[in-house]
Amino acid sequence: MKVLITGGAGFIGSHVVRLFVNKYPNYTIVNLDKLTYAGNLANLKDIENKPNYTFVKGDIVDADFINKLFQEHQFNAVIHLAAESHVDRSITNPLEFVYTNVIGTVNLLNAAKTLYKADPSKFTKFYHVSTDEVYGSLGDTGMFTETTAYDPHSPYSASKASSDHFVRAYHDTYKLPCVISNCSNNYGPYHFPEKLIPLCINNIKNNKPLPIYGKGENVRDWLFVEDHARAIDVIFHNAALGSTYNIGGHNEWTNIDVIRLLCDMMDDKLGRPKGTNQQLITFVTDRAGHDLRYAIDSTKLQKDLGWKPSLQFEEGLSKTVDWYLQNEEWLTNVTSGEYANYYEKQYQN
Ligand code: NAD
Ligand code: TDX
Repeated sequence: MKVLITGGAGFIGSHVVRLFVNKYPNYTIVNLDKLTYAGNLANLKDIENKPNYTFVKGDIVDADFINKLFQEHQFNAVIHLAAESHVDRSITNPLEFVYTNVIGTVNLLNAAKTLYKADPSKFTKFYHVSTDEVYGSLGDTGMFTETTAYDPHSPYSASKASSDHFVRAYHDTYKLPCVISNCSNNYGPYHFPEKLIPLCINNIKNNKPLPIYGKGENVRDWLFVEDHARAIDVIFHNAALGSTYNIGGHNEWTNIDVIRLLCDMMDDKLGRPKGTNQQLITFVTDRAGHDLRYAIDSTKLQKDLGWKPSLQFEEGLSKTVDWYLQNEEWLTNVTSGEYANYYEKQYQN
């Protein structure tokens, strides 16, 4: 089994690559990644020399390159995670999200279709990793199920929704063997520090303001990234072709409560008097089109395939903070260069 994993040098992709390389020594795992600001081979140092692992640097937007890669490797399956993933960047530069998330996905579907048509017994699965943001925003009650109508609001979620539609269209039109999952907000090691939790961990460490959009009342459903990787493993191996699974933590928090918990936890870990870090909380202008609440109903995944989250939020958050405090060099490296310039522009004025 030769599996192409796209976006494997990013946050979630690196956990998926690690899990597959270690758990399935008889699979060949090819990690294709453009290494944008969000992709970092340091995320995979521990497995880079494993005999069943290969890295290829490349852009999914380049159709010729993708077609050649598929012909050369004759992949049996694809797990597609490569994407532009940050909502705020999508508001600044929507086209980048159309190129990578929509056109990049269609390029992969076309290359997979060619292999599938050549020999349907050899190309067995195109697994598209997507987000709960395609479902839009909830009010105070209710949860997203697999049948909730799509209602994306940000350029990011619109691009992911579009890619999901193309995957379903290729399944229905060309019989390409496809599976989709839509997951809630992940957190954990290797999370790029432009996203809420790692940004605030880094800022608390450096005594910098913690920018909370609006009143901090928006709700997210947080899942530890290794639990997402386990769900991807279970779905990849067991889901019926053409099916969709929602993945979530049943773990809803307002942003302000997450950050207060993080501040208190890091007071303890950094030996600061209780209440010190909460003084860094700064309410800033709200994100445009900011979705109020996400909550995932993952009953189908739990019932059909027996998956459930393994960690309580406090435990996962504590592990995450410890990882960031122990990996200063990683944090320094990824917050220099292009990211530092972006950060200056977004938050420092
Ligand atoms: P990330 O931004 O950390 O990583 C994305 C990876 O894709 C990076 O390694 C980057 O270099 C690579 N990439 C970007 N453009 C590329 C291109 N044109 N060609 C090849 N590689 C390219 O993202 P993430 O948070 O790990 O998310 C991974 C996937 O999971 C995405 O599809 C995202 O939509 C989805 N998702 C994320 C979350 C979350 O909470 N982070 C939740 C649900 C779903
Ligand atoms: O500085 C901040 N201040 C703030 O209040 C940032 C970066 C975020 N926020 C808020 C916005 C959201 O309500 O925190 C919440 C979480 O924000 P992000 O970390 O940017 O994540 P979100 O927009 O919810 O999207 C994430 O989850 C779904 C991922 O980035 C997506 O890739 C995934 O699909």
